[in-house]
Amino acid sequence: MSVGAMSRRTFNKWAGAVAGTTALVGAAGWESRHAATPAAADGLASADRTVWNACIVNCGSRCPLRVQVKSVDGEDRVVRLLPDNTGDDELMTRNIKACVRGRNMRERLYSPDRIKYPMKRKEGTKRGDGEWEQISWDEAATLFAEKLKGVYEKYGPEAVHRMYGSGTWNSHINYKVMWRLLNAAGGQLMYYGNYSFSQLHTANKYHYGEYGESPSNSFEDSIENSKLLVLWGNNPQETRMSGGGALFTSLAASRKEGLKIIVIDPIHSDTAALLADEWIALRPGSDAALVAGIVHVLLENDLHDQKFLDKYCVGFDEKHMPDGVPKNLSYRSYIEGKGADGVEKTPEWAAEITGVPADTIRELALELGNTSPVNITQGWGLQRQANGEANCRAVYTLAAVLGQIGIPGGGNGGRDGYFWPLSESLPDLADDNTTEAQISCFGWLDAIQFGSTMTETQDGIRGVEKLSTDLKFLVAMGSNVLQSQHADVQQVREILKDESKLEFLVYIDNQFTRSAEMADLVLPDCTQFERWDLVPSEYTGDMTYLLMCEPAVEPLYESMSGYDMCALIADKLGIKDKYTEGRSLQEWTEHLYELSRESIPDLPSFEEFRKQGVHRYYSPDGLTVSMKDFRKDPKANKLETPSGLIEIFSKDLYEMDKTWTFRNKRKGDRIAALPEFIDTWEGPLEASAGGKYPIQLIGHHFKGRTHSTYANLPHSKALHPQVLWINSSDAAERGIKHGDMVEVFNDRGRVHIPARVTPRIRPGVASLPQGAWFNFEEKKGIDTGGAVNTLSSLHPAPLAKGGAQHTSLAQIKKVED
Ligand SMILES: Nc1nc2c(c(=O)[nH]1)N[C@H]1C(S)=C(S)[C@@H](COP(=O)(O)OP(=O)(O)OC[C@H]3O[C@@H](n4cnc5c(=O)[nH]c(N)nc54)[C@H](O)[C@@H]3O)O[C@H]1N2
Ligand SMILES: Nc1nc2c(c(=O)[nH]1)N[C@H]1C(S)=C(S)[C@@H](COP(=O)(O)OP(=O)(O)OC[C@H]3O[C@@H](n4cnc5c(=O)[nH]c(N)nc54)[C@H](O)[C@@H]3O)O[C@H]1N2
Ligand code: SF4
Ligand SMILES: [Mo]
Repeated sequence: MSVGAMSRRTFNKWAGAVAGTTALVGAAGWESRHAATPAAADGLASADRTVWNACIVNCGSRCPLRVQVKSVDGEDRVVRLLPDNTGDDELMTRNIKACVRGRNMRERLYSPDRIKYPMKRKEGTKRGDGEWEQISWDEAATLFAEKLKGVYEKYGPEAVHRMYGSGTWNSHINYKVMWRLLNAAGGQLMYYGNYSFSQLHTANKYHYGEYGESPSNSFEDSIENSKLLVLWGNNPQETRMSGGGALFTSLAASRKEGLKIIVIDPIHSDTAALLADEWIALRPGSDAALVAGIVHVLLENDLHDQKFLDKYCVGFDEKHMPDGVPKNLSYRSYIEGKGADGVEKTPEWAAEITGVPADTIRELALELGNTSPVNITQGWGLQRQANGEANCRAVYTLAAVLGQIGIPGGGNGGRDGYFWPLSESLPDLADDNTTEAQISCFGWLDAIQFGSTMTETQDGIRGVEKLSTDLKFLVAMGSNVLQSQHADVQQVREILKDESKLEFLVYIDNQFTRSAEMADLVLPDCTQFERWDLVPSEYTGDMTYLLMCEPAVEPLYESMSGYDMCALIADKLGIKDKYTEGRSLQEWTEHLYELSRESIPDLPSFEEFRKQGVHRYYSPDGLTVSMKDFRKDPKANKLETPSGLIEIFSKDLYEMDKTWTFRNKRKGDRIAALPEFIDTWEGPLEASAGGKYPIQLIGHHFKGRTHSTYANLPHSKALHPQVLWINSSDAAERGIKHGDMVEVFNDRGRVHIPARVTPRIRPGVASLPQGAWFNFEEKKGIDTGGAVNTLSSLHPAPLAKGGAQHTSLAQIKKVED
């Protein structure tokens, strides 16, 4: 099912409108609609002062904001937000325009959901009952310190964990304050990976030799050098929305004459709509099958790059296998049907699994094989699947088969490349940590339930062979994972209620989220508009930058910066000097800034930077061409794999598959040495077999929110209401019309939400964009907030042990009034 190209001119007209003016109109409209409120009543002309601050949420971008402050009735108020006024419309000096979410930050600052003072769970109530007692900061810090000390004494540092939370990930200070405190206090159980790309993060180690991302060439390089750009489950128009980021660069790529863009995604995403010449709508979780079908055609037509595969890879064919493995385990054998399953991976075979017609697969393969250079970039949707490890490695493998790795205009199949910031963040005192133990970022719930039974070869524990204790003291800071962003929120709620397991739960945020409801102690952090920090850019391609973050107003209510609250707790623990090193938050900001000046060219003095707000800088190596040194000389620049080469077949994984076991094993739980298609639990084959739950439900990252952040704000909700994306044919089959209230359900939960009936998603797939706040009506057992994690599964991916939250089967029916 491929959709023919719209003319580039038609969608470029649209692209201009969306990239630039929608955000402006949204924000300006918001201001004028609020002309009557005291905050905006002074009109556009006056403000007492303007300071540089930023939107720091984890959206994969980062935007400067000029915050205008005026004294209203004797109190400083933020009366207006203005976007970046530096840079221009050129690719490498682009203006870093904030999107409509960031421009609505004032509503977040003054939200009635702000946590106003420290609170503890009321004596005599149970966790989750929702009854609170206001306490002083002194009492709160003492309580934190005493409980922490008690847990250290009874269970040791492996019982203490600061869980994953990305709310302030891109601040240089706030993000680190809690790691630093817990390391200084006695240590903590750490995590590896992240909710963003867990499967890719770990699979990468075995394929390219390092835990992490291994990004591809940048879009800027593609604009300069590529003939074809493939966005494989990659939606930068929605997931990189800053004017400084890939929204801009991918749009610029679409305007480049002679550069064709293909989008491979179950959804006709904003990227497909705005940039693509062709959209290929495959079934979620079927990517490795699509790659296999393509490679079959490439081999048939001798369009594979045998020289590249011979020199740079292990495991493509039988001649290039590691020692000591049986015959017919190479990727070529898998494609040709000589492997264990005996099935040839023809386009017809792939069509059955992917839902993409065999002829489309042939055309795509021939186009890929006959074009060079090609940059295949993958987003992270396809690895957030059951056995997503194999899916992402399959796309890497395609880049290798085409011989595109390490050359200008080509790419290695990872996400679009970037130059990573050089600025300095608060030291987290990791060397003081007294334990090496690590769980997967997704593994905290398991650690609460049965931590002391968790091992390396069953649960992916790293650093030690097994954990010594269950998890007892949990801190969630800048994290709405507990009751929004983890899977199966209702089951999580039940597990957290068991106070005999988790003994103490601290929640630190500036909004009273659903997760806050589950805490024993709730602490009000202030927002970035009320504190000092430094903000690096993120994923902004080949233009990187540093932003100033200066307080615009005093912390509201009794909120306090994360740094100051940790210093207070450190004092109660008797480690204040070690924690602060005698510096205030502002002094740390200046100190880290001075350190950053040592590596970033032309960074002005701190005082000058306060006026300037934004500093752009660039890689001395020019545009990002990933793995170019390896391509030039693979012997001198060996990868950190056992062979030093790209491992299409990994002997390490092959051995691990023999020894690893799986908790509550489900279909497809195995460690694949090859990037092959694996028929998994709730995967595309189970869906197309048409059982009780025939719809593949995903939750794509959505322009209205950054995960759950901004999701509680009335204007954000009005502009981007939560709806279920459902294909017109699936809707018709169920008698569902556009706007009807529908029930989305499976054995894990039920959601009531209006339907968006649309051809912009392939039949058999539905999407409930992730991040909406859970609104569970306990009596009816229904979530009316539309949180996709009401329905997603806790079952982790087999190797990385990360969340597979895009793998979920459901059924949909109309709600009768
Ligand atoms: N507006 C906005 N931007 C964001 C975020 C946000 O919440 N809102 N979150 C930020 C964060 S932290 C992250 S990690 C990134 C996430 O970035 P991604 O993980 O790349 O985002 P997703 O929307 O999950 O997936 C990207 C695309 O992959 C598609 N997809 C899903 N499953 C499959 C599959 O099996 N195969 C293929 N080929 N495609 C598939 C989806 O339909 C989607 O269009 O986004 C960042 N940017
Ligand atoms: N089903 C499904 N689930 C997913 C995903 C998916 O694709 N599908 N994506 C996953 C991904 S990629 C990610 S990264 C995670 C994200 O999950 P989280 O990291 O939990 O991200 P948010 O939901 O944005 O929550 C961030 C919290 O930080 C708070 N915060 C913001 N600013 C501050 C501050 O200054 N101080 C403090 N203390 N708190 C602050 C916000 O109010 C918010 O409550 O979700 C994951 N969950
Ligand atoms: S949400 Fe992201 S793109 Fe939007 S203003 Fe904030 S940092 Fe910029
Ligand atoms: Mo993420």
